[in-house]
Amino acid sequence: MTLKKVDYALYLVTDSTPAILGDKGIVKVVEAALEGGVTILQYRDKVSDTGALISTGKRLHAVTQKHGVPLLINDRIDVALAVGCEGVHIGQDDVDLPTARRVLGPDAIIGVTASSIDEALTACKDGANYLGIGTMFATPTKTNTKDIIGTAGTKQILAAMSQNDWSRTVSTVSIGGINSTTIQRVLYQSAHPTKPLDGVAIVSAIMASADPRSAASSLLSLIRSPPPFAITNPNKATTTATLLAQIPSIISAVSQKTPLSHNMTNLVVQNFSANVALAIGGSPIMANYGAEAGDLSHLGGSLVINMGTVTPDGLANYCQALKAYNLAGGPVVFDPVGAGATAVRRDAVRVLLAAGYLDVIKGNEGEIRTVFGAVVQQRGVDSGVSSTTEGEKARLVRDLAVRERNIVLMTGATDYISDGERTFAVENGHELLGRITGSGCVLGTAISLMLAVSREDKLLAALTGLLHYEIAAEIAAVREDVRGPGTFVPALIDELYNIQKATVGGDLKWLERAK
Ligand code: 3NM
Ligand code: MG
Repeated sequence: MTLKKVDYALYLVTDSTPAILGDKGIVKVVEAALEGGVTILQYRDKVSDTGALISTGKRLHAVTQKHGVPLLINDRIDVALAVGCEGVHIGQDDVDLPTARRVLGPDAIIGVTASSIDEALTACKDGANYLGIGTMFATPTKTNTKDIIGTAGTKQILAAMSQNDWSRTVSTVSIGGINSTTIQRVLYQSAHPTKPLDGVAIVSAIMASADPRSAASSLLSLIRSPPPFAITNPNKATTTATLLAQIPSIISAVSQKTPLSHNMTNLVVQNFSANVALAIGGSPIMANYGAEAGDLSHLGGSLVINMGTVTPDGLANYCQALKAYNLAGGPVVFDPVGAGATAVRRDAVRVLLAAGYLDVIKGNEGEIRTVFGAVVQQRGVDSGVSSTTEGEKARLVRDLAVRERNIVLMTGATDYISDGERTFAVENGHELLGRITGSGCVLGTAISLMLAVSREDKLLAALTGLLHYEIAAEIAAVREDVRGPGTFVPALIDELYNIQKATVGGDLKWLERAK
């Protein structure tokens, strides 16, 4: 059979265990999945005897040939030879790649599992056609995996492949826990600018489905369409002046559209957050029950996840809501409050980073450092993690934004904000913000409203929320009636409101204070 250029987009890996295949026939399931659009198949069967492997392999090969799709066998070169199929997939503990190549010849497709940069580069040098990079997310389908590397670890491997000139000769798929809710984020967040993933490998999301054909076809259409959170403006402003010039229109849009800010926030700041949302023209809802997020995510607003008083139930609720907003396409602001303080919070950060796409991560220096350190860092501890100088803070914020492919805002005397390409330092704000509770938390709410009306340039939206808030604080702090933190709080709410009113009325004097 002559094959077209191998298309790795939707790579189905079979499983014959009752937990996944149930009592369905493997050939029937595969046939349906191929009709749904699977582009390459791996027969992975850890239980059957050699004779059964060969006979099932032959039946599968007949089906894949009909569809012009390659069939690979997991682990077993002998079975691949007996079946006469297109290749094998080998793990790190299986036959070595040079041996497999010698036996199967130069035209065979040989893929190798890689969990680290070393494993990946070795397989590339040894002539792998593609790498199965994983484990993306923890998965019940294979529990003896080595490392959960997430999108961050995957991107590091892709970057190393690119730097070593393997971009065009060796293909890549990601594997582990990929399904319809994670697939777009995996492709989007893992992508290195010069080496995106070529596809995703999937077991249970197709093999365990009652309708493998439609499971495959909807996965394929998710692969082929950009995720809702990927909306980007090709003409993003790059200078301070051009960014500032767009801020009034965003503030005005909030007052016109009164977007929803759905806050899953801590007990301390709920009232304050709601008042801030109202003052800048938004519509707040405090809803910590994840089951409500399905409905709320369709109202055109955004979600704030603030883990200031996290509990096990709370974390499950955050994850449920995060998935709902990702699915509906609504923006999400994550505030990892006290992230480094306890093991529970560090773990919650890890869980949330794996659970969905976070458009904006906002926190103080310690929190941002913790978020940066919360996932596998393949090249050891990055310099950013021990940041002390201003330059290092800016670099940490940028590196995290690159890794997560989102917006990162680190608040402090100087704030740093980055989308990975543009990084700005902001000097606004007032010392009194550090003397009241929840001043950082409510900033998350302010930013969520700007994002709800302006997602074309998320950095601009976050910057708008930041400047609106910090300049309101500056104006409030020097008011005659403000004599300390207590009187500062209502004055801050007043000035948030006054800036919104002034901006809608065309008075932009306040914005001249931006620095
Ligand atoms: N290999 P599901 S994870 C076969 O990390 C396999 O190398 C993995 O199954 C690796 O799509 C995995 O059901 C199972 O999560 C993936
Ligand atoms: Mg193996």
